[in-house]
Formats: sequence, structure tokens, C-alpha cells
Amino acid sequence: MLNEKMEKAFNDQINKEFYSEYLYLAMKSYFVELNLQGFVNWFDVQVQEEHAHAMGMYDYVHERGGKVELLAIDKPEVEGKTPLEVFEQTLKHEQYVTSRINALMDVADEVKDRAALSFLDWYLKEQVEEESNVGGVLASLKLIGDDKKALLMLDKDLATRTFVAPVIG
Ligand code: OFO
Repeated sequence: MLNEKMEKAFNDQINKEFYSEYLYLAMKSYFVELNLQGFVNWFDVQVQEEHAHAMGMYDYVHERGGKVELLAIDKPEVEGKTPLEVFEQTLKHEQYVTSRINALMDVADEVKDRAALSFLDWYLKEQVEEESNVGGVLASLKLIGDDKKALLMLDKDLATRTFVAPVIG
């Protein structure tokens, strides 16, 4: 059975993961409007990953005999005006999510829920990968600067990203 505090923390994080899906859907639209199909694909994969992250926790709460409470999802804002700025926002968002996973692990520690800690380990590793992926694209965009040809080459590259359903936990 899930401790009440742990259950609330999971429900909050489920909301954050769905918010991430929403935010990346909004960013996908930004790139649809620019007709950069590789970036569109990259965000499409990101959207599917966030959905999988949310559902992983959703299933886990049930598995532990807890109650899932779906909270309202905030309206996402794409603050960036250029692809570079959009990726700066993406990195900032992923760093925020990492801090949230750490906070979730702090709760698991506090209530001595070792099973939750071991489950959350997957998310911690995933965040390292997420930050590194986003950081890689951001570094390329910094190098590219105003070079439109190079931007189209990166777009081609990002078109090759595929979604692989994760095995969580
Ligand atoms: Fe769920 O990892 Fe990104 O936000």
C-alpha cells in the first residue's frame, strides 16, 4: 500500500509528466508552422515519451494499491521565438523535471518506501538521457547560428529519431 504522502507526490508528478507532453505538443506546433519536419518528428517522439512516463507512474500507483488523481493540466507556453530559444526552454524544463524526480525520491526516502525508490531509479536515469539529448540539439543550434543550410541539415538529422516504447521500472 502506498503511503498517503507518497501517493500525493506520485499524483503531482503524473500531472507534471502530462504537462510535459502538452508542452512538447505546443512546441511541435511551433515547428509545424516553420515547416521543419525533422524538428516536428523530434518533438513527436518527445510527446510519446512523456505520455509513457506519465502512464508508467499511473500504472505504478495502481499496482501499489494507490488511488490515481488526475489534476488539471496547465496551459503550456512556448516562450522561445527561435528554434534555439525553444531548445533553451526545453533544457530548462527537463532540468526542472529532474529536480522534481529528485524531490519525489526524497519523499520515498522520508517515508522509507524502498520499492518506490527502486522504481524511480529508472526515471532518474531517463532524466540524464533526456537532458543529454536536448543539450546535444541545443549545442548544434548554437553552432549553426544563422546558417539556414546547416539548420536544414540538422532538421534532416532529427527526422531519423524514432520512438521506442520504454520498459519502465
Ligand atoms: Fe518525463 O522526462 Fe521529459 O519531462
